[in-house]
Amino acid sequence: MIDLYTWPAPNGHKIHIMLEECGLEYTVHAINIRAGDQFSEDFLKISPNNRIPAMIDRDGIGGQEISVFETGAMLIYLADKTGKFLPKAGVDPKGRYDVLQWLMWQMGGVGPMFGQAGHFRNYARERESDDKLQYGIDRYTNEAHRLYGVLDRRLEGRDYVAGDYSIADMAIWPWCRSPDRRGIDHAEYPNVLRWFDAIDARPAVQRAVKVLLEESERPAKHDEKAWSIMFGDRQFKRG
Ligand SMILES: N[C@@H](CCC(=O)N[C@@H](CS)C(=O)NCC(=O)O)C(=O)O
Repeated sequence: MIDLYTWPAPNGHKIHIMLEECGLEYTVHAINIRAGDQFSEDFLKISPNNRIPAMIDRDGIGGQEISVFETGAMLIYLADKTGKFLPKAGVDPKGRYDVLQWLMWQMGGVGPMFGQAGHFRNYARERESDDKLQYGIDRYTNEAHRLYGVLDRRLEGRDYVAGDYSIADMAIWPWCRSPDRRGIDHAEYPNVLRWFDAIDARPAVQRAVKVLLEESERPAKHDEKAWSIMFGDRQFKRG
């Protein structure tokens, strides 16, 4: 059994999708990131970077309990555990590293850049004027467009990012939801749109995006406490 510590945000959804696609049993533990649960002592023991998601596999590979944080590592772990959605090095090394390079592209590029584009275009505007924010808005929106261009070219003539449907698609897809929040119109990226819709239609993906959905209904703006937790003093307190 897997204990999953998560919240319905793009990084959480990557793992919800993989667990649902693999048909693995898992227990969901809500880590409400607006309420500050990511800083609790117990959570920090398995996720020292104070970010969701993280998991403990009670029946880990090799028969030992194992805990994993960072979604790239978690996806590779679950693929190795199940033998699904990532070719094995001994069977198809080229295919494996094709998937892994696109997974790393997501981890190092799409996640951080789309996250910042979303932050400057939405949350930061709750507090600051556009005069002050314009450089950040432009920089990260441009970077989001650049990455969409890379993805659109990659998907030309392909159904999935790297070979068959894989953990690379599962990592990228949740970050392509709500494109308007990052200043993106999917109509400009027809290959991405086709790929996005095909994955969106998968029953496992539909189940995955509903994980904790009801608990996470949130007001349009952060109140003082939620702001401090997510972007303010609490986030940067040392020790
Ligand atoms: N690189 C990390 C990123 C995880 C991450 O940023 N998670 C966000 C939610 S999508 C989070 O926990 N935010 C809480 C916070 O900012 O305090 C991963 O892939 O696991």
